[in-house]
Amino acid sequence: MSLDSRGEKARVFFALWPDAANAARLHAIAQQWHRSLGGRVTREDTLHATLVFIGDIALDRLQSLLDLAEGIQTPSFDIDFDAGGCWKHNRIAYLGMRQLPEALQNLHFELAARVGAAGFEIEKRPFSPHITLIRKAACGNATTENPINKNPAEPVTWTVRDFVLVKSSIGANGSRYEQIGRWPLLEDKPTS
Ligand code: 2AM
Repeated sequence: MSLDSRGEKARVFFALWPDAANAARLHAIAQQWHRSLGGRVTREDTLHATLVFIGDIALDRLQSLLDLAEGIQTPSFDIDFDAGGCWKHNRIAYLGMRQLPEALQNLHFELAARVGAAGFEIEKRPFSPHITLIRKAACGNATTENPINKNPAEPVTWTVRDFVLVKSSIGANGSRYEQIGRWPLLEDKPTS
């Protein structure tokens, strides 16, 4: 696993990453919403849900994040992104979930506890898993006619079998995300 040692700091976070088919479905929803919400649609290859946000850290501390993720014993679980929304305060249109699966909550808490125990400052805001579909969205245009408010939204469902550590950097074309670690969850059911 190679880590960039040229810069001094990196912005990092643990995340769930959709497979290609689900990324395509999410992107299609984003494009549909974009017609009424405008803004900037998230690139298909960067769609994700943040599990634990860490933020800017010194590069020499990356290894401890890679180490602490080893040995997480959460079983794989199904996830339903079934609730659209648009936050006016940061103009993010997102797909979230009406029900937080217990396994996802456990995975978040386990990871956050390890991150905190390793001496990193962790995000104090309540865990609110979501996939950002559009930034700079005109949330005021999300009327009842808009698919964003259909309840339930067309769910995007997948079996979470792993999680990743992502390093982000700002480039000319927006954020660039690099997966620097991937860890499998425990398989307790046959693959579908
Ligand atoms: P967002 O999509 O809602 O902005 C990379 O920036 C990832 O980390 C994104 O998923 C982003 O969420 C999330 N993120 C950025 N700052 C954060 C913070 N302070 N707390 C939690 N998540 C954050």
